[in-house]
Amino acid sequence: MPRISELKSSPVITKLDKPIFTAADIPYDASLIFNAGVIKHNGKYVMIFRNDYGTDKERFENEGKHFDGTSVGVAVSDNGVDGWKVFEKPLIDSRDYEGTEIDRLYDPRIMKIDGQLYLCLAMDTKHGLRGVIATLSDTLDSFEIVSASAPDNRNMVLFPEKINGLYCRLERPMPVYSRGRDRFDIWFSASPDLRYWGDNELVLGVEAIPYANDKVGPAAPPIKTEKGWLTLTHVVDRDESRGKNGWEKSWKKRYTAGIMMLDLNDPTKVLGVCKEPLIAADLPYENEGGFREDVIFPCGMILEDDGEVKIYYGASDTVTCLATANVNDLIDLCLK
Ligand code: BMA
Repeated sequence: MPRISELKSSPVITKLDKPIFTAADIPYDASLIFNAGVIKHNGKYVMIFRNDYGTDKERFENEGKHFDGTSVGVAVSDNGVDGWKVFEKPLIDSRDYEGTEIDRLYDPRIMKIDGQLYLCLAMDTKHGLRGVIATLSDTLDSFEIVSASAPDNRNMVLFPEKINGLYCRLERPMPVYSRGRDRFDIWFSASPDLRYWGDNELVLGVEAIPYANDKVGPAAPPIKTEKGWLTLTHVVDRDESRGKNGWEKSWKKRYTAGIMMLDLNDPTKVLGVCKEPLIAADLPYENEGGFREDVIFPCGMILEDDGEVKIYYGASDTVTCLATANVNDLIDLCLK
């Protein structure tokens, strides 16, 4: 497999100089806080984050102590940057599913369509990995699953409005058998009711990204601009020569964030893809000491009235970070 050299973040990106959220901010059992969806709701910023808990670097490496479980938590802030108030209990905890078909739910994205909040989640089950869509209560403390895909599929995001009368989503199925190895792409499907899904179309194949050799998937829910749906992706390259890059004995993949533009009326149509990474792991807490180094995994993107775009991403599967950019710069990256 070709080796892909060092990757850097785009110059249009400004990163905060420290993570916005870490395990130390959580009032319950927490080890890794990452891959968080964020939305503006009732004048506040609502973050739904993933937390893998029950071990630490030393115990993992020396005692072989793995994680006890995964939870999904809620935090709220006035400005989307700091002052996050964390709900006392997680919204979802793998402990609650012990003895059932479900192992855990994780990697949350949050969306609002016609005033109703929704979550997209990955769900590990005893018979495969499923993509889940759920309603979330306005009070942010209860959820109900509306539909779950057949395995193996995950990384679903919903478009924030119906298009041509249908709910629309991006997703990343995992066709291992037919593609011979990891070679995963972004797909589209539509639904009249969020329950029955069809109109499946390939949106973007991994071969369209010069800095990928493994997979490309949806990241945050797309945002609407006058030029099209601005859509973040996660982009993965694999290098067999990589060894111990994190707590595990070996971690061979690298995750970066990419960006593309989809047609407003037909989101299966790609209007442009940026051929270089948007966000790469180039800060110490993104590529040193974390659970899996060199992982950038955005699940939230917010367009502010002044044109600032806030991008929330998990770094090294350990902390949650924020980067900003101007919306016009992001559009130019896709369409130039
Ligand atoms: C993917 C998902 C993400 C994770 C990434 C890197 O397969 O499990 O939650 O951030 O791997 O480990």
